[in-house]
Amino acid sequence: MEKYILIIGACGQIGTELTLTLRERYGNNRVIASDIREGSDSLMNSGPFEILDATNYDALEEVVAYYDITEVYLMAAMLSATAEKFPMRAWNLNMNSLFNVLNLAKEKKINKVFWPSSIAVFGPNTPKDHTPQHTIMEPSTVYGISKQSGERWCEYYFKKFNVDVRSLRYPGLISWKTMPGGGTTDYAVEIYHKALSQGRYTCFLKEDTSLPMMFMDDAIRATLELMEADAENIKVRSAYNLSAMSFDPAEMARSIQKHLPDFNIDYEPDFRQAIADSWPKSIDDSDAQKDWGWQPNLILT
Ligand code: AKB
Repeated sequence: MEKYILIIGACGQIGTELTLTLRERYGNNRVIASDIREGSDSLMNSGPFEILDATNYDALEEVVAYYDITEVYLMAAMLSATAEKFPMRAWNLNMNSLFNVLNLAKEKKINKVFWPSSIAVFGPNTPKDHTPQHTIMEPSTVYGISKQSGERWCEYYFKKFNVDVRSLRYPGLISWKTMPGGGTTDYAVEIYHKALSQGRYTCFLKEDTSLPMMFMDDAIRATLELMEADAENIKVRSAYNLSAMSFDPAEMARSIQKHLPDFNIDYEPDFRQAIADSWPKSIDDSDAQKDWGWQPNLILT
């Protein structure tokens, strides 16, 4: 059967690069981008685009039927920092969009689903270092609660209805094509832009706040490798731990100073510090390595 892919949330930080990579791999007209707003020129000009609110089941079903969609990547979400400001909006967006997509798969209108989870599923009682795949979770943020609930629902739909849903717990992602929005790890992207435009950056996290991070190329490769793996190798149907590196803002500043020696950083921690403090410092992704051969390529130098 031929593959037709729908990306929901295609204009966001991950969605943009995922769409462009999938278009290169499967052909522009087989990868339909959708979002509630238009995105970058490269995204808009390289293939089909639909304005779509993923919380609207009928609208989603119509797009899926129109393009004969076989796979959906649901990348739309409200991230950790914004979700603390708008808890109900975050819950409604993050959960209803997931239910809509899982229900389409349950009704056999699509064959396969990718849904991103996050290190935010972990909480203050989780072991901080080399956090295992299966451990205490107890997330303390709105976003983390929605991601943990989402994971439970994904596994439930797999076990109960045989829905082929696959997921990764992304760490903070560093990229340059599209800015992140509303996350706690966003500092690791903003810092590069401010270093170049102003030669300085005021960080909203403390200098020694170490968090799991990954470059976007690795995250996209992991996503495609997971989606292309044989179904029998996918043993975790909630979401896989995924890891590349961990660093804190001070280490990141030193890495930038190797290229821009005059770059300056100072620290004004805000409410996002508490979110970061509730998350792991490093992640054990040995299940992903064992089950579908995951290996990260790029680390911070
Ligand atoms: C965020 O900071 O909210 C996200 C995430 C780690 O899921 N980047």
